[in-house]
Amino acid sequence: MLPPLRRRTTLVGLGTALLVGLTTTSPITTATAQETVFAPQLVSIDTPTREARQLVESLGLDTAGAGPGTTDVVLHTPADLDVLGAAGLGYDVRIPDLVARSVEINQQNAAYAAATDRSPLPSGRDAYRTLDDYDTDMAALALHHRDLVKTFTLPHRSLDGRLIQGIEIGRDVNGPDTGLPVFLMMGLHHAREWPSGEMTMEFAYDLVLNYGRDQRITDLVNRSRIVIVPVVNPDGFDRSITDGALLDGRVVDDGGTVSILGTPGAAYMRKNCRVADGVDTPDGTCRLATATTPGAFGVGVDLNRNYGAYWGGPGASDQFVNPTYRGATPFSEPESQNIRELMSGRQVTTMITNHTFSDLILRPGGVSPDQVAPSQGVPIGEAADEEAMAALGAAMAAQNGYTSQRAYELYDTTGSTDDWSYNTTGGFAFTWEIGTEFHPPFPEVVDEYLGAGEYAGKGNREAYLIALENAVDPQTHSVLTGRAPAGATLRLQKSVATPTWEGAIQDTLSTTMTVGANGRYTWHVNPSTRPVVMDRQVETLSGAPVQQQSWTGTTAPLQSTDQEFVVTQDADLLEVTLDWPTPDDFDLEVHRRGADGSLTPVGSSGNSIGEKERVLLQDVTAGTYVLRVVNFASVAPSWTLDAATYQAGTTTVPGLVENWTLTCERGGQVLQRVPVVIDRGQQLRVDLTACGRR
Ligand code: 0X9
Ligand code: ZN
Repeated sequence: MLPPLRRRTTLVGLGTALLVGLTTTSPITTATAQETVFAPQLVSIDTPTREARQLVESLGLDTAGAGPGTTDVVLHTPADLDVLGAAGLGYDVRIPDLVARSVEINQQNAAYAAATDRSPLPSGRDAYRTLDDYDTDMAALALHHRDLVKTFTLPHRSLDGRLIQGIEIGRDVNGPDTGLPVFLMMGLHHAREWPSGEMTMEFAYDLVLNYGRDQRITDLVNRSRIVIVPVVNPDGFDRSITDGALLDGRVVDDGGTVSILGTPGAAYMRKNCRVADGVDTPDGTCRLATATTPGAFGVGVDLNRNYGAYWGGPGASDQFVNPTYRGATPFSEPESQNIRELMSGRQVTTMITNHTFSDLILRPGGVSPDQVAPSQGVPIGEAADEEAMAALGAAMAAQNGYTSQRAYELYDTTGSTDDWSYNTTGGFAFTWEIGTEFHPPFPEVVDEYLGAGEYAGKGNREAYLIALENAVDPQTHSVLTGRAPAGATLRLQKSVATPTWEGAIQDTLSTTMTVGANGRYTWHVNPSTRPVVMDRQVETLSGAPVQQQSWTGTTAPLQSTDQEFVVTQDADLLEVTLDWPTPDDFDLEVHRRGADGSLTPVGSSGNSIGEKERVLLQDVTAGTYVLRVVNFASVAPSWTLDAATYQAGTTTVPGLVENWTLTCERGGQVLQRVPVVIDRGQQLRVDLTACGRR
């Protein structure tokens, strides 16, 4: 449970907080800490509108999750608090002292572990795994289930020099690839999100231990290959869990002064261990690098902004010292490049990348559909498979009570794992935001996995099984079948341009399978045309406004001026813009006037200094609207205000049809090559008989 919400805090002035009041069992903790230390805190900011969400994004704070109408951020330094204060947004303090909270969590974890012999989790574990525990567990699963589990090492070492491990689960897993659909699950892109790795490992244990015992799991494992990478970012995770475990509330007496051991260290680190772009710092130096910046905040690339699709666009930062730093180039980081190569070499029909927190199941797209990437010139539009992914998202969310939504409904992101994966490979992709805290007391991990309360017996476990069922369902992908020489290698290839925000990168997808002894093959693959190039439905506005009005006026600093705009007929969109000559700050509010004359706020725009203001409202009903111009800090009091209503329509932007190149190889020689166009849900027969002739 989270501590009770503090009373609403308003704006600036809190400065620093004393690190006192740490709960600990030691008798000397009544002593006041000698030094004044800022306690990192988790706050929940009011973001009722997209503008407000974008404003929070633009502040460069450490975004941590979101709920309906709120965005959570970690404040690492007094400067962060000042930035939030200056933005003028209301917020609640959810966890006033993350260090004290870590101490409390560690105490609860120790008590749970002491009282628990075997937890109800598939592995029976009663505490968070360390990095070593993950590797040991994966090796043990492979050792004890030789035909069912194999370990593999990802192609690139982490920046700090670590090997990154995964496991593959499937019947006869050491045999050749026989064309089964692949389900991929990942955890720990973000260092501090420990349960994301736990869920991933527990699902692996669940499948392995129940194989041959539980009919449903046995069938699913027989019909697929399951690829598990629990720790995508081992350097960051190791820093986070190592420092997190140190926060035990001990008191250090160093000869006269007593201070509480309460440096957050890297416990709330998010990114990887990149210290300087393009420079591979010596292995093993991550610890030093992360120690130089509060909360390890200033080090690293956000791996969930470093993937290729729309890289460099909104919702990611180009500033190194920013929590959502996107990296120097798409896939500049070995950790994201690993996942790119893994997915480019397999036919992953469904994937889940686990994160914490916010109780969300997110699906593509990452940016709102009306945005236009310069590389595209047309609005991004909704994902081509929105209907099917929404249905699967809802089916999963019904098991754990999470909210299923499109990722951009949380906030815009570019360069995320799901957007690249879906747009480039065509496999369904989901980002899960598990639970209500980055790394809560371990019993909550148990409850999230197995389900608790009304979700008891369901939980994430059941939702993951539903995702795996989707991965093996031919309706959700494509199937190639036919005759081919026994033992021949079939290869499916495509070299394509993946759009970044402003340009493109080249992706090569290349997968193989081996034809069985009966001379027939069945290959579960993704559709040949990538979602990113398909026909797209875009919402367009009727060229001319239905209604339009302009005003000019003057408003002195710290004053406001109201203008009335009467909307005479319901409209799909109301756009209000405010412009003024100087690069400083006006704000704009839109209110609706009720029958009794009262005003209800319906939209506002409080952009940063220098940006002009714009409010967009969808589905507006006829009535009187009050447009309020607020001179927040502008020296030039004159402005121009425009309001217009529009009707919307849907237009189809025509796309492309892409093909796979299917080749048949024997003895290392390509004997047949066939272009293949195949849609989702389609089964296509391609006999590769020429491949049998010499
Ligand atoms: O911001 C993120 O990377 C994710 N939240 S977290 O708190 N785990 O950092 C959300 C990403 C949402 N966007 C996409 N999945 N595309
Ligand atoms: Zn995350």
